[in-house]
Amino acid sequence: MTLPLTFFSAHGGADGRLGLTRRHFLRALSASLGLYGAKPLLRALSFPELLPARNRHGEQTTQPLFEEVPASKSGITWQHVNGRSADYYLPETTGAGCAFLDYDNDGWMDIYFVNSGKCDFYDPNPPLRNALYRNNRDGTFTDVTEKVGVPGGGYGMGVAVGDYNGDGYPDLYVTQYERCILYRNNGDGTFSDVTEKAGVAAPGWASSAVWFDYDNDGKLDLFVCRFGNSGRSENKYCENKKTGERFYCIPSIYPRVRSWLFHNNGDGTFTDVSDQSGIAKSLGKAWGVVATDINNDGWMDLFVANDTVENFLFLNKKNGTFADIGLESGVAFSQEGRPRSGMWTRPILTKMAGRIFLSPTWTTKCTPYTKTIMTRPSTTSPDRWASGGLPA
Ligand SMILES: [Ca+2]
Ligand SMILES: [Ca+2]
Ligand SMILES: [Ca+2]
Ligand SMILES: [Ca+2]
Repeated sequence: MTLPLTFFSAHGGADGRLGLTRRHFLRALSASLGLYGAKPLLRALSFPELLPARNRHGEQTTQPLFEEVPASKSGITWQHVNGRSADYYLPETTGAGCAFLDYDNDGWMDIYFVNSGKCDFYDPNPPLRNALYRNNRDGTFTDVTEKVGVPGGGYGMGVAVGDYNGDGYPDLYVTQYERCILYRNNGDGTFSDVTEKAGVAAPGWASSAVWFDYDNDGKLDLFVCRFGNSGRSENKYCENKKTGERFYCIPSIYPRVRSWLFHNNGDGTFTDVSDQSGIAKSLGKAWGVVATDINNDGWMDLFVANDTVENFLFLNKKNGTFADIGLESGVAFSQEGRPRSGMWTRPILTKMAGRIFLSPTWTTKCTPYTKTIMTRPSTTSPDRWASGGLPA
């Protein structure tokens, strides 16, 4: 089963350019924050085609903010394949991530797409691959995957972009089921797979990841979400007892697992500090993570959205360790005390001083919901928080 790819173009570029440069993207994002506030922004990011456009005075216009650009115009013909099988392996239920990045530093945003691929329960023929599209600066893109050397090669889940070696060129970390890939940007239009040397393969089922500098040494470290073990050997059989119809098992029947934290050694290698940092003590089923300084102390913290178990809020203790304060901060469970089905998350910073909105999104009974958790840092102690749910 293939999933069609939809690419949206924003109207109204100041210089008439089509496509998304980094400048346009950030400008559009900041404009959205300023004009619409956090609540409408969530809707805009989730369902952009439904959001009416507004002019610079905030007045609604009839022109939609986004329009779909067909593959015949954009040149983006790549399709995602989810690898659905009769054996109902859980990784098949997940779509894949993508990233906007300017890999060649020409000032124009390029796009990297992640696909499924060969693993212990899937062997597609012909083989599948990821895709990197270079922005041609005229509203079209060119697939440069093979030339650049970033095809992937496993059952892909997502991608995190960060300049881990500080050379000014963005690097790619591709999360996958079984084994992740670190692609180093060589700065000459090509990438190299340096996963083994770097020591960041993160075996297991990695869902997403974030680059961030947790020890403030100026080098990007890496947190990798791990969802669980549900490949060929661990796959379970779930069915409707009345009809006998098989379905994908609810993740709650699979055991919790630890995620990964890698420290950047500054020489192209990383050290697994999951245990010594305290991260590994929190067992979950992590789908999404954001790094943000929740208490404004200058040290990056982590919020991890888990599926069917409590969320984590890792407070940076400034000594290389983290403390999970999810429970006392009120973000671990729902207001009813139940674990959420966290799918992904993002931080939204508002003009309200000191407030950060963490927004895990989850599904219940196949109906999508978005909910915002508001946290207010205490002025007296970073360990004391107030929280409240704000339905979107
Ligand atoms: Ca570019
Ligand atoms: Ca780099
Ligand atoms: Ca660091
Ligand atoms: Ca902090």
